[in-house]
Amino acid sequence: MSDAYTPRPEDRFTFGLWTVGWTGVDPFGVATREPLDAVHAVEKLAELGAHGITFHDDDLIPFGSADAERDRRIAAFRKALDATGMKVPMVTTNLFTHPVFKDGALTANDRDVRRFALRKVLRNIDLAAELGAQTYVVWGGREGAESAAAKEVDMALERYKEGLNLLTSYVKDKGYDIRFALEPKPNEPRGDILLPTIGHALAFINELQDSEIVGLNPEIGHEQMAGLNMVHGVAQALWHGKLFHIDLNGQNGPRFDQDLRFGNGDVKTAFFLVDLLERGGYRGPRHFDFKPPRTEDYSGVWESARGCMRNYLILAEKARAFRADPEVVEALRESRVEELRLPTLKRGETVEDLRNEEDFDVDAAAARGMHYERLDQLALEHLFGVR
Ligand SMILES: [Mn+2]
Repeated sequence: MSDAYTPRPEDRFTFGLWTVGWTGVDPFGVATREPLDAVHAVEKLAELGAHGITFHDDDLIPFGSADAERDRRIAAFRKALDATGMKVPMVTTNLFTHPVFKDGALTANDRDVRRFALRKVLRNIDLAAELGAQTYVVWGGREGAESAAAKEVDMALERYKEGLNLLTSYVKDKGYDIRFALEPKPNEPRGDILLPTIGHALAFINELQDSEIVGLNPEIGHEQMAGLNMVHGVAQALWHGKLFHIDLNGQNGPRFDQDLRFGNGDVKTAFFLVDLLERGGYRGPRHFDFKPPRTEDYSGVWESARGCMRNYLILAEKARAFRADPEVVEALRESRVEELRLPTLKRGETVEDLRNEEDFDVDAAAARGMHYERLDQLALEHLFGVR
C-alpha cells in the first residue's frame, strides 16, 4: 500500500548499513537480533524506496578478513547494488571498534597506531571510489580523552590536520571525485571528543591544506547532546558552503546518544530542519544514522527505517504548507523577517552618513512588538495538523 509519503529513490534517502544492521549490543546488554546480511540490507532498503546505502569498512568486511573473503563480500554487495539500482553515495572508516583504537586513530598518542589508522582509511578510500561514493565521512569517535594530562590537544589537532592533509592529497593525486565530511560529536565513546561541535569543526577546516574539499556531516543527536540548536548549526554550515552530508535521527536533549528514528525526539527541530534543508540549497543525500531500538525484531527494524523516511516526507509537506499559508506570509511580514535581508547600510552610504542620521525614534522602535509568538504558534499549528 502506498500513499503520498511512500519514499521513492528520487527522494535520495540513504541508510548506514550499521543502522538497520545494529544487533542491539549496548554497554549493558548483548545482541537482541541476529546479524544482518549486507545483501539482504540492500534488497530490503531498495524495496522500502531508499536511494542508497552507506557503510564503514568493517560493516561490510569484518576486521582482519583475508583478501579472498574481502573480495567475495564486495562482489556480493556490488551484485546486490546492480540488481536493485541502489547507490553508495558515502563511505566511512571504522576507527573506533577494535581495541587498537582505544586511544584514538589519527590522534592516538601511539604513532604506530596513527600510521595503521591512515593505512586503513587509504585502503577503504579506494573501495569508496570504486563504488562511486562522493563523500567520505570522518567521525573521530575515539579521538579524545578522559584524563586531562593524557592528551595535548594542540598536538592532537596537529596530527588530525596532518592526517587529513595526507588523505585529501591522496584523493587529489588519484583524481577521485571525493570530498571529506567531518562529523562532530561532544562525547561518547570518549569522555571528551575532539571537534565536539559544528563550530569547532568549521574552525578546524580553515587550517587544512585542501579545505575546499573538507566539509561537515552534522548529526542531529550529536549537536543536541551538546545542548545546541541543530537548525542554527546546519544553517551556519550551509552559509559557509560546508554542508556536505547530514545524519538525520532523533534525540531527547543532552543525554547519551539515543539515535532514535528520525522524527522521534525533538519534533519541532525536525520540522524546522526539514524546512531548512528543503529551502536552503542542500542537494546531498538525506542520510539516516539511527538505531532501531533493541526491543525490535527485524519487522520492527524495517518499520523503523520506513518511519524515518515517511517522517521526513510528512515534515517536508508540512513545511511547504507552512510557507504557503497566506497567514504565515503575513505573519512573517509583521515580524519583519525579510527586513534582515537588507544590508544595514544603504547603497552608497558612508560611515559619516550613518553617524549623522538623526531621525531615528528610539522610543518608538523600543516599543514595537515583534509578533514572533503568533508566527511560532502558526508553525506549531501546522505541525500539530490543525491547519
Ligand atoms: Mn548518533
